[in-house]
This record gives sequence, C-alpha cells and structure tokens, in this order.
Amino acid sequence: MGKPHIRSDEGTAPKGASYSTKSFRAALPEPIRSKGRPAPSSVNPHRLKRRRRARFGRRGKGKVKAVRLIVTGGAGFIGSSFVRHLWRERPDWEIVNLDLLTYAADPESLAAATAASPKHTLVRGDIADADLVQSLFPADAVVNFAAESHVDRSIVKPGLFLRTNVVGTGVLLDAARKFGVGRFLQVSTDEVYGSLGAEGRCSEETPLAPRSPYAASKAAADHLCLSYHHTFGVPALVTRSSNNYGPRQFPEKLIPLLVTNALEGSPLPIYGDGLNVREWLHVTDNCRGILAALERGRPGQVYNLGGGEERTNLEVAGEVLRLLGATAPLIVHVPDRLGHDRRYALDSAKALAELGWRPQFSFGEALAGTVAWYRENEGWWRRIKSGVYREYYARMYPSCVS
Ligand code: NAD
Ligand code: TDX
Repeated sequence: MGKPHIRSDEGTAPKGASYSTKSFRAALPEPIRSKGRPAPSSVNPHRLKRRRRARFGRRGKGKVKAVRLIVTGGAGFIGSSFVRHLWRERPDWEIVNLDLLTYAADPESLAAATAASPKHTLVRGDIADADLVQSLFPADAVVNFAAESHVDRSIVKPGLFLRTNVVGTGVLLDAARKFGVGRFLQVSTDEVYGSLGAEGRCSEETPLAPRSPYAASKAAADHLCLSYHHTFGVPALVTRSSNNYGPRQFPEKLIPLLVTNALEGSPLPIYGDGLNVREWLHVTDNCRGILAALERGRPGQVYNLGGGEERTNLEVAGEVLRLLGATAPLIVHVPDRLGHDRRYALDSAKALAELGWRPQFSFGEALAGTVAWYRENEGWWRRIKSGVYREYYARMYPSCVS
C-alpha cells in the first residue's frame, strides 16, 4: 500500500514514509498468554491459530467478521482524530465510541465519520461506570483515550483526574478481563517519565517519575494496565506519545491557545521564562502509531511515540506569530505553572524497530497547516471561547484579561 491518504484538514504533506495495512488479524503477534501463567505443556499450532482467530476475528458463515473496537474518549482531540483515521484506513471496523462528552469533547468532529460510516456509534457515558462499560462488550479490542488531559486543570482539581484516569482505566480493564479481548491499548504520555535537564531522552525502560497530578494519574493507569497483563493475562499494552498538535485541539493547550489568541490580537501567555522544552508530534502521526501498536505491538509492552522535534515554548510562540504575519509584540510572560516540568524528550527507537513507525510530519510544515486550519475554522474555536471557557481563561490568566 502506498502513502496514507491524509485529508487537508489533518495537516500538510507527510514527509513520505509508507505505512503497512496488514490486517489486524494477519498482523497479530505472539499468542496471548499471561507472563505469570505456565505455558501449556504441548501446544498444537493449529489449535493456537484457531484460538487466535476466534479471539480477534469472530467468524460468520465462512467469512471473517470485521473487528469490533471499543474506543473511549473518541470525541476528544486525539480520539476523534483516531476515529477519522480508522474510518479512512480500516473502514470495515465497527467502532463503539464511549465518551462522557466533557467540556473537551467535540462530537461534531465525528459527524463526517459517522455519516460516512454507519459502523460508528457514539455512546455518551463514563468509563468509570462499570455497568455501562460492561454492556458494550464483547469486543475484539479496546483503545482507551478517555482522560482528563490538561495539566493546569489537574493542579486546580486533582480529584477528577484520579477518578477518570485511574479508576476509569481500572473499570475498563476489569471489563476486558471479564469478557476477554484481543488487545487493550492504553494511550499514555511522555509526562509519566518526569522532567529532564538539557540532555538525554527517556526510553521505555526509564523509571517513571511523574510530577503533576495529571502525570501521576497517567502513570498509575499505565502501571494498572501492565499489572493486569502480568497478573491476569489481559493483553494490554501502552503507547506514550509526546505533545500532540493539529486541528481541533481544545484551546487550553499551548498551540491552539497561542494561535487563536494571536488571531484575536490577544496576548500570548508564556509561563515563566518560556524556555521549557516540549517534543511536538502531529496528531495524525500519533494515530498511525497507536494503530500500528494495536495491530503489531506486543502485549505487556510500552512503545514511546515521539515527534522528534524539540522546541522551547518561546520558539513555538515566535513561529506562530511569524506564520500569522503578526507584528504586534503579543508575547507576555505570566507566572510559572506550579511544578512546571522543564523538558520532555523520548527515545522512540523501539517503535521504529518493532512497529515500523516513525513520524511523517515535520513540525515546520505541519504547524503551518495547523495554523491555517484555525484561521479557516474561526467559527469552531470562537464558539468554544465564547462559553464557560471565558471564566476558565479569566481564572487562569488574570493578567491577560482587561
Ligand atoms: P481531550 O481532553 O481532548 O479528550 C479527552 C476525551 O475524553 C474527551 O472527549 C472527554 O469527553 C473524554 N472523557 C473525559 N472523561 C471521561 C470519562 N470519565 N468517561 C468517558 N470519556 C471521558 O484529550 P486528548 O488531548 O485527546 O488526549 C487523549 C489521550 O491522550 C489522553 O489519555 C491523554 O492523556 C493522552 N495524551 C495526550 C497528549 C496531548 O498532547 N494532548 C499527549 C500524550 C498523551
Ligand atoms: O498558556 C500556556 N502557556 C505556556 O507557557 C500554556 C497552556 C502552556 N504553556 C507551556 C506549558 C508547557 O511547558 O507550554 C507547554 C505545553 O503546555 P500544554 O499544552 O499545557 O502541554 P503539557 O503540559 O506539555 O502537556 C501536554 O502534553 C502531554 C498535554 O496537555 C497532555 O495531555 C499530554 O499528556
């Protein structure tokens, strides 16, 4: 298969690597077996094959049925991008999308996918609601995006992060254990490794050292997933990506906040000295990595998905202003985030070696495409910014509000 088809609203032209479309079933790796359980004394390979097929591709009359996938948080920024990605790349998959539709959700972003693919069902509900979650099974696989995802909000109100990110993930794992799934993929973050100095990168072996309530809740969820694999044989695996950017990101996160503020002619708030470093990954590249891990990753494993492009926050702000041709001195230094992590950087060699994944978008080009998307979709972000967001903004950035 050639290059992925990427619609213009998903970013600018990819750098050019190709992406395999091996089918979910054909690409499945090792048979699922708990690390803790002894291997069967004699394994008949034909039986294994049958068992594997039975788990992943439930059979109809002589025909392998399409995969039934539970996606959680699939109305959020990355989750909805993943659903649209599947709609293009795996159109025969049935997707049950469980999302609480919090402030961060954008169900309209799924309208086109739903219209074009009747196999997508959006269920409004909480991943911590065990009865509801169990009612969605059986399923061939689960991909868990659902989370409270903003570090600043976790500093204001940590409890919600524990409930959704930790308890919610536990409820999903219990259901996966009870009903049996082919894969359980937990979408995680580079933040679980903690803060780096100027040098070095974190590999999957780096000990976790989360430093914000958000990061701690994600680290706890990662540990839970891997413990369910080790203890119960749930075929769980984890991807940890670096900072995502792209169209339809809620304007509380750095890049959409900078772009939309600049479009409004408002100040661009930069925390502290602005020299904190993040590694940027286009959301479509993350979705490609998640699908590759789902299909080709090994249960019990972690895969880092880093964009490979580090920038200080001041560099990002400068680039946004340049792309918009803004001449006014809009950058404003505001008080630093509590416990602000200095730098994140991932070593993503394992994802390249085992999944054949590497990012396709360059930050320069894809940031231009992202900025263009916000410029062309003013209605989308103005609607968000006119609601309760105003109160949030005034609370978080008092010095930027006149
Ligand atoms: P987001 O905040 O845009 O979306 C989160 C989605 O989860 C929303 O649609 C929300 O309604 C839903 N949700 C929240 N609580 C829920 C609950 N209790 N039950 C069901 N649904 C619920 O987040 P995002 O940026 O798309 O991030 C998705 C995942 O990727 C998260 O797990 C996040 O930790 C992880 N991640 C994000 C980034 C990033 O840069 N944004 C980087 C690495 C990892
Ligand atoms: O107004 C701001 N000013 C500012 O200087 C905001 C919102 C952020 N920042 C800084 C803080 C960080 O150094 O920009 C950097 C990026 O901030 P965020 O967009 O809030 O991202 P970050 O805290 O790095 O976390 C993100 O990446 C990892 C996502 O929000 C997480 O969900 C993901 O797990």
